[in-house]
Amino acid sequence: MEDLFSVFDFTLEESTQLVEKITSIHNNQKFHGFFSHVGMSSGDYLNFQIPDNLVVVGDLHGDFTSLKKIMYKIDYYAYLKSESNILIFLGDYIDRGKYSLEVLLFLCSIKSMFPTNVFMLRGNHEAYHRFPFSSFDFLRDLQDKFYDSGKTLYIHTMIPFFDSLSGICEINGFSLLLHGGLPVVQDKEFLRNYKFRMSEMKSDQELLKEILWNDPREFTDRDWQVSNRGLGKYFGINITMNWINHTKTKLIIRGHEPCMGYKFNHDNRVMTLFSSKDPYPKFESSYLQISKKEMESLELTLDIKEFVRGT
Ligand SMILES: [Mn+2]
Repeated sequence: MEDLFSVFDFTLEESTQLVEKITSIHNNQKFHGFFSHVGMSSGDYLNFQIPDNLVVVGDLHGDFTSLKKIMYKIDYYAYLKSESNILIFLGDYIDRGKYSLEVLLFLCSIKSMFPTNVFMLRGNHEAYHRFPFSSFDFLRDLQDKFYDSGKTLYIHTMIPFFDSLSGICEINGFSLLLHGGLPVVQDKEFLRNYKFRMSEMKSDQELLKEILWNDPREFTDRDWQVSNRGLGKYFGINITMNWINHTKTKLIIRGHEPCMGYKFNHDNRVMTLFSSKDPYPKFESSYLQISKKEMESLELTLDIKEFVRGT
C-alpha cells in the first residue's frame, strides 16, 4: 500500500474486514507461534533475537500526521520488505487525536502486508472495556462515522482486536518493550518463569493492568507506590533492576507518558518514547531507529539517545 491516505476512504465493510483479518493473524501467531528471521515466538509474550534493524514508535493517540511523518522518514515500505527489519508500536493508537480509526487501519494494513515484521503492543486505551477511565472518544468517533453500525463495529470487531494485542516483547540481550511499565512482582518463582507467566497475562487482570498503566518514578526507599492515575502503580528503580537482571536486557522501552519525544528514568535504564504531537502541542513526537550492531554494542544506556529521531 503505497498510498497512506487510502485508509481515509475505507467503508464500514472494508474497515471491519481488515481489522478482523489482523485479529485472526494475531490469534494464529499466538496460538500456533510463528517463525521469522528474528526467531520463533508464540503466546502473549513476544520474544525475538536482535533484528538487523529496529524501529520503535510510541503512543500515537489518533495522530495520523506524526505517524505519516515517521513512515516516510523510515521509508516504511522498503524497510519492511527486508524480513530482518522489525517495526514495533508501543500501544495507545486511539483516543484524543482526530484520526484514531485511520491510525488503526494503517497499522492493520502494514501488519497485513508484513505479518512477521510489524508488531502492535497493547496500550491502556486498547483495553477500555476492562479498565474504564475518563478519556475515551473512539466509540464516539466510530458512531460519528458509521452511525449505529459504529457501536457494532466497536463491540464485535474492535474489542476482540484489542484482546488479540500482545502485552510485552523481549528482544534478547537488548530490551523489554511494553506500554506502561514493569509489573511489581515480588515472587521469585514468578521471575524464574517470567516468560510463561507473562504469556498468561490475559487471565491475570492485575498483571495486565500494571503492564498497561504503571509509570517509573524516582524513589529508592520503597519498591513501589500507588499511582495518581487511579489505576496501576509507580515502580521504583529496585523493580527495574530486578527485571533487567532476570531478563539480562540492557533497558526497558515504554510509552504512556507525554514528554519531549523521550525521557529517561532509573539511571537511564527506562526510556519513555512518545510519538504523538497533534493532541499534545506542548510536547514533542519522536521514534527510535537502531541497527543490530548498535544494539549489540550499546554499553551506556544513555547512548541510545543518539538513535532517537524527532518527527
Ligand atoms: Mn497510555
